[in-house]
Amino acid sequence: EFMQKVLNHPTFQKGQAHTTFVDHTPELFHFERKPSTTNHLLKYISDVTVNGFPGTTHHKKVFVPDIKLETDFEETPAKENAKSVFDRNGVEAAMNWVKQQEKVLITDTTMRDAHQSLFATRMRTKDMLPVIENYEKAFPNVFSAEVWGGATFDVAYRFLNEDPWERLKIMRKQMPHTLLQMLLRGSNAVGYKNYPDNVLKEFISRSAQNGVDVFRVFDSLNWVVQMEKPIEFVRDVGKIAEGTMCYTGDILNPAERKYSLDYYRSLAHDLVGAGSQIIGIKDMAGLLKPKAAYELVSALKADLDVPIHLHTHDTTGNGVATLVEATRAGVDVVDVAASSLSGTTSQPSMSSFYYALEGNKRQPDMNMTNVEKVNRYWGGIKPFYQDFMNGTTSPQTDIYQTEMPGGQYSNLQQQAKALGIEDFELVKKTYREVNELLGDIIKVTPSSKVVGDFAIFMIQNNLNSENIFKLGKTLDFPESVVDFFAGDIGQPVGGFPEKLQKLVLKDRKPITVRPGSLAAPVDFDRVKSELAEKIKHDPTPEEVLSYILYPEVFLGYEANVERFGSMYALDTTTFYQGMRPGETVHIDFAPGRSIIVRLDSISTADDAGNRSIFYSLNGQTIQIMIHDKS
Ligand code: 3PY
Ligand code: ZN
Repeated sequence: EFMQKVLNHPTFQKGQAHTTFVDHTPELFHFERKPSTTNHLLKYISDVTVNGFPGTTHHKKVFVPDIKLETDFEETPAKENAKSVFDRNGVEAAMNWVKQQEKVLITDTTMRDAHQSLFATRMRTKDMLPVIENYEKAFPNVFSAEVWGGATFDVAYRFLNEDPWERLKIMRKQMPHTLLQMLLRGSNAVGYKNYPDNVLKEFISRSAQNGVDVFRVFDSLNWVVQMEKPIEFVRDVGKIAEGTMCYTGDILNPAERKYSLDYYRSLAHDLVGAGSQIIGIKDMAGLLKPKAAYELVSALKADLDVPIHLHTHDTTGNGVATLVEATRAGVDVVDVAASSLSGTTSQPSMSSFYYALEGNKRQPDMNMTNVEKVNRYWGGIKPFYQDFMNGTTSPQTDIYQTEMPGGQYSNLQQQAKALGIEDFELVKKTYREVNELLGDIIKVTPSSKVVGDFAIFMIQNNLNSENIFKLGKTLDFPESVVDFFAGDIGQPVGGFPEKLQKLVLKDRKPITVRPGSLAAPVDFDRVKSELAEKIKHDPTPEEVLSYILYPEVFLGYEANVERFGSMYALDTTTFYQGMRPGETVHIDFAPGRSIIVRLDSISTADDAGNRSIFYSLNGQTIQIMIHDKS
């Protein structure tokens, strides 16, 4: 009878957000360390319902219809692809195969950079699962799928209650015939600071073991010295090292002081010298204009023997044009995202790019019927993440001046908002001013964070490029800014602006060598026992690494796992927004083990600030007490 009531309940009939988790994903449950119980999840739901999710405001819950990926993909014959050549004959053969392709190859970034750049990296593995399972049927001939690294590692632990290593393992298992690619921030790995060499080596080796084939290695200041070791470690484990140059400035501008065509030519040459097997151009802010792309790719194709892989963002609206020009110039691989998660701060649209090359013999090999199915799926889950959207719905041509990376655009907005700064135009203007003060640096994680933190600090302290030298004497600058001037993330092109460096560092002496050359190696055994003590179980080598990279974030995640168990059973809307009285949700614990819960009422807070939340489950009432933090 209860079931009947539930099924007739208007909320349920409207269709609660409910992906096709149960039907598709028994594999997932092998990866979970601590499966959740009903009590765990009701505690979690109660907490989010009463206290909200960080970065979201309490609003009317958005109901989204049942999202299913259509899986009747058209058969596309399995062909030789970069992964099959790589697995059979290794890196060199795979790179030769890439260069021999007439058609331009693509990397799909939807599951990494696209959501990092559109909604602050908040996409949950659960929402990727239907695609992951069908990816190779839909996209049999891609160069790679960028699915890991960048901000996804930290955000998984910090905000999603997820273990990023689990995500990688699932991807590897479900996509055995696709090169999996990650973004590695050079000597900063997937963090914001420099790590000792043995940590980098171990991190790269574990990433490779768990499934990464292509490592896009960049340095936030384009300092090759910082990329040499990571490239070497990638090569040591037999994976593909994509040494990458971050594109900034404008090679078409005759007044360009630092970042000229010659600068990039010589940088690419040095990266090949450092062992890069493919060269990445990482246009993180979308500054590479179409003609510039043509000139840059033509020059690199003429100079080098290795394939060229172009990454851009569509922030200015010129992304597809840039990719087309690069294709005309002979680029080997380009990054695109499924069109429903493309555009603006994300990558250019995969399908738009495909049609833009109609009639061109380099048009990529894609089955558009399949692509559109996947596209519709991503479009369906997009509203789950509306709380984290950065608000850019149209091209931002002022980015040519602001030079803010797509991945930072949404994050900095969240960061500023959390500090009460709502005027993002002011943040952008100050960001540009800070870049000038720093002597025009390359801005990408973590150097972009330096500029972002500095800009927010300027706003909070009413500073500008004139008064800073007077007022700054007594101010403590943000940690990231101090570390930057101390040389902790490396040396910027053309050196530091000395006057500002003195002002920020005060008595601290900067270093000019590779920071890793000074860092003492980490004693993994010691850290392992320290961690075992803290989390009360024997950590895996991956967990030890996570703890080294993000100690507090990792321990916070562990505490959440203890408290709430795994979050996989919850749909995304409930995960982010909790429930409202009268509402019913499905919780899918495991295949064939699903429950339906109704939230009946929420009491007022008692003297200690606690509220009771009453749920109905199979005709039983369950009461959960939760502290209201407001
Ligand atoms: C990252 O490092 O996360 C980036 O995406 C930089 O563009
Ligand atoms: Zn990017």
